[in-house]
Amino acid sequence: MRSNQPQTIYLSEYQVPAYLVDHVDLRFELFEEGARVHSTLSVRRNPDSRAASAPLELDGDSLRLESVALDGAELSAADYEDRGDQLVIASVPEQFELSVVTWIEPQNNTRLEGLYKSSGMFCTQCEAEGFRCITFFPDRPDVMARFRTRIEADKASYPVLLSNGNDVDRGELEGGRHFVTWEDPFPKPCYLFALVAGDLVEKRDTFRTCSGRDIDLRMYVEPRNAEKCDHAMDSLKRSMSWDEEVYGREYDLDIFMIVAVDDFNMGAMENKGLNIFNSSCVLASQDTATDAAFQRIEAIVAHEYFHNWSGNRVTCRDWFQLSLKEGFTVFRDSQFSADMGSPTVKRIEDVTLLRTAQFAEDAGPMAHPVRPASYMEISNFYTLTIYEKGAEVVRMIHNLLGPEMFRKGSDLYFERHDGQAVTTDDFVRAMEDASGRDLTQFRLWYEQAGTPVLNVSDEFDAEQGVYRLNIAQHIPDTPGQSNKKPQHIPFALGLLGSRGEPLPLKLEAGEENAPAERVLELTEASHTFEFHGIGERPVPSLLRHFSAPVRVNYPWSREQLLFLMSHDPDGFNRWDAGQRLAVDVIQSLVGAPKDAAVEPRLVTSYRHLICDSSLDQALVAKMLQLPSEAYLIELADNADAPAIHRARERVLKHLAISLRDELVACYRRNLESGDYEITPEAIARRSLRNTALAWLLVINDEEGRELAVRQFRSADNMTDRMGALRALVNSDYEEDRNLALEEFYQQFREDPQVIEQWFSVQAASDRAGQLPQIHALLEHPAFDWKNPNKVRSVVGAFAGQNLSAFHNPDGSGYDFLAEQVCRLDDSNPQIAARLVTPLTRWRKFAPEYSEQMKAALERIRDKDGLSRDVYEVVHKSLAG
Ligand code: B3K
Ligand code: ZN
Repeated sequence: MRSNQPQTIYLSEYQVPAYLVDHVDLRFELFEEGARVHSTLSVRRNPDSRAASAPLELDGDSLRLESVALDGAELSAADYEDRGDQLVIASVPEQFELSVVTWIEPQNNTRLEGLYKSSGMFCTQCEAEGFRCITFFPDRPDVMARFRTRIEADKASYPVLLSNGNDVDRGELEGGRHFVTWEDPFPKPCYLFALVAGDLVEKRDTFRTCSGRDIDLRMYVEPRNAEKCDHAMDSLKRSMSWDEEVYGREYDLDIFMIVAVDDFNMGAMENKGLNIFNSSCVLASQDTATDAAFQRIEAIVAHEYFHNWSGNRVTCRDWFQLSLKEGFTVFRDSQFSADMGSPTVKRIEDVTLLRTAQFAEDAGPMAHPVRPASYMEISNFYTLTIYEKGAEVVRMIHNLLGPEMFRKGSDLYFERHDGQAVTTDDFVRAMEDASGRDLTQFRLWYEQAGTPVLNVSDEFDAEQGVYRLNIAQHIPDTPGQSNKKPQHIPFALGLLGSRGEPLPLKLEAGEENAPAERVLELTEASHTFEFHGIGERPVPSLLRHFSAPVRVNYPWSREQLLFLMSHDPDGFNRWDAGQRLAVDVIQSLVGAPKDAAVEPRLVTSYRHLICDSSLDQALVAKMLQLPSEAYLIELADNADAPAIHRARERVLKHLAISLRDELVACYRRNLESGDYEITPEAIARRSLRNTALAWLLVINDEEGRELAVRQFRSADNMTDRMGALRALVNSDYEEDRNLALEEFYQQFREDPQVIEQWFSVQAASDRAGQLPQIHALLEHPAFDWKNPNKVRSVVGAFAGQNLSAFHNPDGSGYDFLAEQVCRLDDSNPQIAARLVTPLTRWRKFAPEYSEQMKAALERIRDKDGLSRDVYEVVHKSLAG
């Protein structure tokens, strides 16, 4: 059993491994009642370790040890110590072979770490520390070994047997069993080990690499999903050629495999040559997946594929370095998605996630640097900070160096560290060495937690024709860190004249050919920049393209925001101005009297967006989305979620009533003609018509209702079907809502990925997702506590998206979440710890909410046998 007495692990205590493993020979005997794992390790003392006569310590978790042999001689119980979480052999030679046999029970593994069963197939998840649930091993990423894996199983039930690398042998065994042996020529840490055994269909394709090698591409899915592989396969091929073109990275094995698994704790896993995916992140068809799902799948397939270089060939020295592979790989996949679609829209999506969720994390009790200094449970550190902020940090390096130097830097990094386990500092050093830039101060982005705040003020000196911009930076305190040093912040900006013209940015009087956009580098606590030759007070367009993950405070007037919305040459900032305006309008209505007026200019500007079809429609589709409740809460102090919800609804209804005819016209204008396509234009059309529908139903518009029902029935794709369903579910047309939900269920009841969407559209809705209805969903025959996707689609969607219901002033939403977290803590602590997140934000809310949230956290804290995962999150949230 794993210990529930959590210990804190510190980066400062890192030591190189005392022993290295050169080779691992594994034999799995898979049975219905368990699995026997035979492991033979070729071990030698690490010449770099100073611990000369250290005992050999191997990690283990939930293993039944059957035997241990050293260089072929069976050890007796006196020769080793089985501590449960470690196997310790006090004295070993310089170099030796260790053979260990363990028995495990994949069929009872509900944590979904190590080897487990999902829908009748065996599969693995080893990152971060799951390999120790399979056999005893130095389970740390800086121990890299070559693996040879033989899998034996019943042939009829498990015709497909997969592991990393190339299949080098296969054959029949007695009793209807068979075996396949796999060999992976690349040394890898054990977290990249994978095994799959099941009755799966194989989809094949090929890819010719830049050096002319033909790679066998294979997808393995359950037979019912055979028709849902094309999009992932195409995405894979696009990723492979993109990585060759943009990063010069060629695939290295002869086979690349993807497997879809229904029960999976996260999205996907980059195991060497054998990526394993959550079914919902890889399977798609026009009929079952929304546009958002198609895009997510493309991004995740790319992400896992890109890990082959950024993560697998060059891996992390220790788990504090997680962002080395995750931040860099998210940056890579986001560049890829930008290249495949609309770069501005992709940037808007990334920034929305960052500002809504990562900023909240960075301001909360679990705030940690991109390279944390300590953790209790590493699974809790697969965070938005490590992933998204880590990607922003790499993006800033890219912007500071420019694309060419950045490429030189990444080439140097891959070349210098191929086959090694390294640190974020090694990454930055490669960038420095290739470019000649000094990134000393920049490294603080990896060390200091918290979102920097930039307070910007300005003055215009009409006489001198000088515009002065003062920018002061400040980094808020976070748990364990205060008095932070100023960071190196690239700050892109432009200035607009009164007709919307971009002004040349002359940092010195008389400067010729000054650019209209500059990236200022902030390094001090405060700077003043002077722009010369300015004839009238300009409108500043600040932090263009979101050039750094910071908050910018500048007192834009509503007039100025409207101006930027239509004139800023930077599409991202046009969108951002619209968001700032909408935020301002909604905030001014929180708690205001019912008859308080809604800013009429907001209506005018939205009318312009809806009606002017010469605008970039993909951008318009984004600009029409009002800021989410979660973002509004993130921006608030003493948040009152139901009041924020009501204010946002008021604005939405006011817009919909005022623009009713324009919305109907927009809907009709954007009706599909021709075949279903997944291009940015087609996606924008669907998004616009579904937004129009949603708005019309918010005001109970009869024509809107008819359009929604018709669209729901006649849709030839899931985006439209789901768009209509969501609009009906969020409307007051209760009968239509129930009818649509029932029809939808009957049509898709055999498809778990669609049923997950069906659950979450209800759980996230303030109409269909009040607590009694949530309880009913949990009782539904399609709900399954063992399936993380189902848990996320009901419990996660309720607490994370249905904010007015979750923050019911009577505290029932909090009690509910606490109860579900306690229930899941026993079976799947990783998922339980994730679900706690909304409660950890308790300090953000007004006292009538925060006290009850805190009480709910305390109830979780007091649960018997709390897992290390939940313990860490709850204790850190309550501390201080
Ligand atoms: N590296 C995995 C995440 C593993 C999470 C372990 N708890 C997927 C990814 O980021 O690509
Ligand atoms: Zn990743």
